[in-house]
Amino acid sequence: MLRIITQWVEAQSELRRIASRTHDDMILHKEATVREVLQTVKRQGDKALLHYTQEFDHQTLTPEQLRVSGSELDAAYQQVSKELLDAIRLAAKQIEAFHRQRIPKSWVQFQEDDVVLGKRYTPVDRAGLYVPGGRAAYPSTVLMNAIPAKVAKVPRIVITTPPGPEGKVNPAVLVAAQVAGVQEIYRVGGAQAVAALAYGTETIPTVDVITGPGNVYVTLAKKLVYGTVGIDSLAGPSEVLVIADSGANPVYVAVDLLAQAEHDPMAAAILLTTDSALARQVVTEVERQLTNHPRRTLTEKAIAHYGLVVVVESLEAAAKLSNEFAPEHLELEVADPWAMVEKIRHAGAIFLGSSTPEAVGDYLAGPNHTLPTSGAARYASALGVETFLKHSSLIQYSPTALQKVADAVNILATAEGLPSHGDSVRLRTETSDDQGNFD
Ligand code: HSO
Ligand code: ZN
Repeated sequence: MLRIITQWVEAQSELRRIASRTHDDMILHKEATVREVLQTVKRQGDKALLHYTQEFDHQTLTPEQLRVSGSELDAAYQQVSKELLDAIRLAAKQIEAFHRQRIPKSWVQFQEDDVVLGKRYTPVDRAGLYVPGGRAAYPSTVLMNAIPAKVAKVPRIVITTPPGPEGKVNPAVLVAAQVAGVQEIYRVGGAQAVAALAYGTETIPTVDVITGPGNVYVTLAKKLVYGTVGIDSLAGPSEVLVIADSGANPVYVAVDLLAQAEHDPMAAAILLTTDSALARQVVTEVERQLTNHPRRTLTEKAIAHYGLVVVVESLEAAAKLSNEFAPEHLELEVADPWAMVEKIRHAGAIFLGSSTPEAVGDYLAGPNHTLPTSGAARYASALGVETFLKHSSLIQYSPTALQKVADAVNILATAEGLPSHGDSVRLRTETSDDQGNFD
């Protein structure tokens, strides 16, 4: 049952509780296990991968079976419907088009005295994408991770994903990978897959950056290997926060809350509304839509623990609470959503107006669905082409330009006690007369 609250202070503390729902569990109980998995894979390579795949995924594999074969990749196309293939292709096309617009450009700037400054963007050499198995084996997630890497022109992209029953990988995942242009797929999941991508094994190459969502073990593993490799972010369970005024349709609001809750028993679904009648209608409507919901048990858990309706005084108050929460997804079901956007400071993705359910963004609008969770939208953004790029600074000085800064560099170098720093400028700028000891 969705709870309605009307007290500001209670709303703030409830939202804080919801925002921090993953951390304690992650850090306290599982870190030792994950560290051991990482160390063992680092030391034993493939042997450890096979061992953990047996232990955690209950699948017995040979080293040769770690990589998904060409014939399995081909066969996957026969196992998905034509409609699904077409939908995957449409999504891929739109995601690619959106991400192409966001390729950061290298630049140089010519300044006085022939000084040239700039930035040059280059992709990482290798990227590793983690794709969860089981309930969360989403072809859309494959597209959202692989396409930005492709657009960034990463030369080698690999996917790891845990084996399901009979060692099989979800065919829709295999098809999405191929539509995105990725053929190198390894049948391994969990913290052991992250370890393999970070440290390399006989079969799996080391990569430079690991992206993609996963369960708490995967997320913790990514956190622990950060530094050895780059990562996209630490993805927690999904969240939606809906801001609705009295004109909002309670049926739409309810279904959008459930669309988030059905992801995970720890997903969060929050409504902030200025209308107490709408609040009650949404609560009733959520119950009604849950009656025959195929994922009812899981969804109800999410709604019971991390579902919340807050009646607020004004849209300004709603914006303030939303900014404190910094939601992954924010829906603005209000009369003038563009006016409301001005008030929003922190949100992973913002969905404007009543014809824009979050699901269009999850699948095919184009922007990435890998977004900051658990309040990370205060400082982080969606996964993108930049996740797979880094830039080198470019600096060129002319003799005249160097001459002009020589004294300042010398003074700084002396202050820092680094004489060769000063000399590196002095020896280039002093005339031979000044240098004295040149006969
Ligand atoms: N809402 C999820 C993404 C997703 N939804 C994948 C459906 N498939 C996290 O942003
Ligand atoms: Zn979703």
